[in-house]
Amino acid sequence: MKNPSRYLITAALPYANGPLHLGHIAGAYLPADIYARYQKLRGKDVAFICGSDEHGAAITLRAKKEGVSPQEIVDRYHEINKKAFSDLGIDFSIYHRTSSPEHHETAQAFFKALNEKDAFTIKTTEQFYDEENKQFLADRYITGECPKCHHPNAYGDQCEKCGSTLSPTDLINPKSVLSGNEPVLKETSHWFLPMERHEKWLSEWIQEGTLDGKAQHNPKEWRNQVVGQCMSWINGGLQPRAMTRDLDWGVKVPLENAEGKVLYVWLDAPIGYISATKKWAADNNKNWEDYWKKDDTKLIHFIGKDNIVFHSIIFPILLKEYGDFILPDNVPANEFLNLEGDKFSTSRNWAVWLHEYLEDLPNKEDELRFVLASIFPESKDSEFTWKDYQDRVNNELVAIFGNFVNRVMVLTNKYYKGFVPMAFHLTKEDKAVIKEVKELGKKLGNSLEAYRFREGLTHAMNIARLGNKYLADMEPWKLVNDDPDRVSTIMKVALQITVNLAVAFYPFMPEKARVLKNMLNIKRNLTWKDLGSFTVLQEIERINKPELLFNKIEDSLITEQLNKLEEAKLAHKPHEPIKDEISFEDFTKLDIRVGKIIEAEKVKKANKLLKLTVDIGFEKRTIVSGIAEYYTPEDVLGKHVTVLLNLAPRKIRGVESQGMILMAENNKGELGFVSPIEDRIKEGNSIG
Ligand code: B3M
Ligand code: ZN
Repeated sequence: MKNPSRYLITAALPYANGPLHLGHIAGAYLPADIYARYQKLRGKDVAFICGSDEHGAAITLRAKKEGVSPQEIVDRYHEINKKAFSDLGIDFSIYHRTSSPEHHETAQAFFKALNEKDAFTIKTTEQFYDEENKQFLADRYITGECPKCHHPNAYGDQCEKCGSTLSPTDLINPKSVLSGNEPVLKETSHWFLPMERHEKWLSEWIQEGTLDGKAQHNPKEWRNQVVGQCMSWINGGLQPRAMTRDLDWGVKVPLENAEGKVLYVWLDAPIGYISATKKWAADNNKNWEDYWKKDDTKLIHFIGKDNIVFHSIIFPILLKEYGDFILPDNVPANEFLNLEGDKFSTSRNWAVWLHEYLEDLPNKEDELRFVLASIFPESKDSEFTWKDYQDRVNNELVAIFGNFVNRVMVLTNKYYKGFVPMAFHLTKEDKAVIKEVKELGKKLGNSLEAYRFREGLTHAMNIARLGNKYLADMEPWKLVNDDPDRVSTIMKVALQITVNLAVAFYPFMPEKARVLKNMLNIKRNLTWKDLGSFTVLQEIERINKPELLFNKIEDSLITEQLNKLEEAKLAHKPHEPIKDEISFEDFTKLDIRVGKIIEAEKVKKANKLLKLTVDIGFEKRTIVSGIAEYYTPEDVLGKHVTVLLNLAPRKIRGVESQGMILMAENNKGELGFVSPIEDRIKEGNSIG
């Protein structure tokens, strides 16, 4: 398929059970948006499809945790995520929802059609059941000990500690999330997709790019990790997979004898792409079938790596079984983005949330798009750090791109009052620069075609670098008086490069590209053909007043964001497990009294120890305390402290310690005295 007439671009439907973080954005949505914008700029017919995935245990568990209905959860996060996407400039043709009636209808019809084509087998198996709640338990509703790493809270489908894929019956001591009871096994029937029937054509299609001997896509364009993951599944032997569930939240199975059953969320969600396309087509006077069923449509699924098999194995099986549907041309799945040395984690709040970024750093959405695109985890996991964010904005956007554009604008205003100069006599050097810009534009296009967005961004940035170098080499400011013709040509070439930047960066930074286009006073829409062209200037008479495209990111902003993460880390720090229970009798054995530190000195050759003399009223005790890292002798002198008096004396570094000063740690691990706050019990009173 060399020259498709239309593009159907999908981005994974995010679960509407929480907000989006930068890992999601770098994984699927931004690459998809860059690609879609690029194809639209080329004048292609593009449907860019996304929406909320509103079914499955991800939603019902969240609802249960908050004590609200699943509908309330999905209504809330659908709006939050839709807005955050739009604020980031992710320009979906439609952002649909799988709880919509249109989707339920489409998904049911799809299931029914497959059922009539005998695409499923019905099997009775034993599944975990919560007797107290009278409910079968989805995999995520069962927790227990991981059989591999012995993590005590593994889920029925996966251990989040060691990453193993599990089945609920693998868990040691399984428990129902609903009641906390041990679930029992009970028989139930489900519709299974016999995936083993499809191994042969799938492996040909994935490895050779052919279907029934006909070429479909170029397998070399598929990423290694995608082919690798699929082939390891297929080579391990595909297993029948249940396509229905015993649940009350989801798309009802549209058959008799299927009371209480819904479609498996991974069956219904990808059909969400189809129902969204239908809705969009109906609203925009298009025919949805052109996008899903015509050979000259290119279908691309943008996803994160945890969704690979669903988009490259399971959904293709469903589409092929249904018949008439095209299969994806590519599934350019990204690896994971990490954050400041750790995995993104919703439960530990270790994340930069998109909606918070947009609030904390207003009007900096394109800076974020730029930084994320520079570090897309295209072939391996990559990492977002705030320092790197600051460096990339300051050293590339401000110092290279912004600086070049600003110089061109300022000089044009200074020399020509903003009018585009007339004289244009190109020298060899000018021609070489123009040629290089053209070549970079071509390379950029090739990179984007091949889903190599990082590489593409480097080419785009090199255009700005080239512009800077050109100005620095030509030094028009030295020629103003002696050779106005030459200056005019140089400025014209520089202005042309600026126009080219507005095109090259449009997919990556659409808002900045728009501002730049306005500064240049370009009235018409730019197209991809304008990249490398040096004629757009003929259409411009006079440029507008320049404004700064980018501002430096100050240290204080980075510190603020790092502090925010630090707080999240402290709030979720694993606490020391509480020690075994003791009896009241045990407690009364402790003789605790208040005393006053009257002497304090460091213990020689010991960094951690202070030797203290404590006056407890009727006698004085020598106590060696391991607090020297936190307190100097001066800090503690005169302090009222609580002392455990009847601790057996022990020799520490040659000094006999006759008791213990009571200290305790807070949640942040900071050590402090347990000391009386009321004056009336200061000296000589027992509090034990
Ligand atoms: N909601 C999983 C995820 O967000 C799932 C994607 C569905 S795409 C059809 O990772
Ligand atoms: Zn494990």
